[in-house]
Amino acid sequence: MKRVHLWLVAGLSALLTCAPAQIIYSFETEDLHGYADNNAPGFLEVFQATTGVTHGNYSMGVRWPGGFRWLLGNGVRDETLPYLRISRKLLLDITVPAGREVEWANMIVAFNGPPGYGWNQNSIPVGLPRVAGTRTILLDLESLPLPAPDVEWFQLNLGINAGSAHEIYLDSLRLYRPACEMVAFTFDSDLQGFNIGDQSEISLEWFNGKMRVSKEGGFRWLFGGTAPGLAAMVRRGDLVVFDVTVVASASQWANAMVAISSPAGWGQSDYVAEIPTVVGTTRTVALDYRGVALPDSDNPEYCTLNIAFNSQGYLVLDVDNIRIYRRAVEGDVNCDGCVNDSDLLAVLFEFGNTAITPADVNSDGVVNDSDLLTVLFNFGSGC
Ligand SMILES: [Ca+2]
Ligand SMILES: [Ca+2]
Ligand SMILES: [Ca+2]
Repeated sequence: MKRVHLWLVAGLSALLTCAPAQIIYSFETEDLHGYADNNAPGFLEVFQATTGVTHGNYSMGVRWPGGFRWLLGNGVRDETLPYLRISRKLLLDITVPAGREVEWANMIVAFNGPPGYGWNQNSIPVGLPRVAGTRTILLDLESLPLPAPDVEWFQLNLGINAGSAHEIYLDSLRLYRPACEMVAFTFDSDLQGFNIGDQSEISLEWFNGKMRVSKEGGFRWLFGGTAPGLAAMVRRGDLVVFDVTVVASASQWANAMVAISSPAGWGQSDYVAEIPTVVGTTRTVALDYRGVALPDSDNPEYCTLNIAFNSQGYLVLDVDNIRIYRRAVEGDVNCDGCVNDSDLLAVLFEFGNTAITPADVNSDGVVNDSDLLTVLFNFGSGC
């Protein structure tokens, strides 16, 4: 079974593009899912582009002079709602072109909820990339209720905000997949190496299977988190993901960044994630660390995860379940990092299925020959 008929598909490689599964919006159609229809030059420019393409042939470019802008979706229910009913955690690739840089930028999401709820929007913005490069952001919308499946229309609106003129390219709005998580820190019995060094105005304690961070305003690092296999995980992933709950707060805003330390150096992320500050709120936060120097082997002398928290004022957070989100391997249906028999079987078992499923590798709405060929063509990769 290992040596499947690769010769069958050798000539078809040109037809296959990189395809993270379960894509909601790829911005391949000219109307850009409605986002392009409601803007005026100078106020907001929305256009189809070939910069920052992570799926298909096009992305959606957005340029604005800074400040807050709404991008209003087309309201076609079946383009979005069935996906959100599977998961209200979404990933979105954002590219900032070379030469662009802003001090801060973020995004909120709003959609229409059940009758009586009106519009729902996430009160905690998600950080947008501020410097050149492609980064993936996580939109955690789990706190927002959904309307019934037969609601007439469903509009997914994106609110963008930046400190000055900004330009971003969006592609591959897709479902976040728990199957792609590699578990690193669960704080079952201790802090797994995390410490505050000789800093003041921050303290750290193990609290009921979580890591409790108490800090005054300002920027502070947590150093030295280590877990078995951490180097191997960070070499195969591109996001550090964790759950954060606000225990106490006198802060209007807070954010976080990560650094990975190994013989390759101290690699600090350029992406900054926004952290909730409202007491009782729990959110899943993702920090893209692409561009960071990573260990060059799975077993380096040392490899530690370091997290920095910045807040306006006093803040107490419980952090738990730090995992690394696996980078997509083309044809890897079950997201275990290796394209093998299991992926082939997943496609075969679901052959003909038109539901939203990871077996629809190319995200065209049906599991068929094309998906099978993608798996076959990539057979053995990542293993
Ligand atoms: Ca696309
Ligand atoms: Ca697999
Ligand atoms: Ca397909």
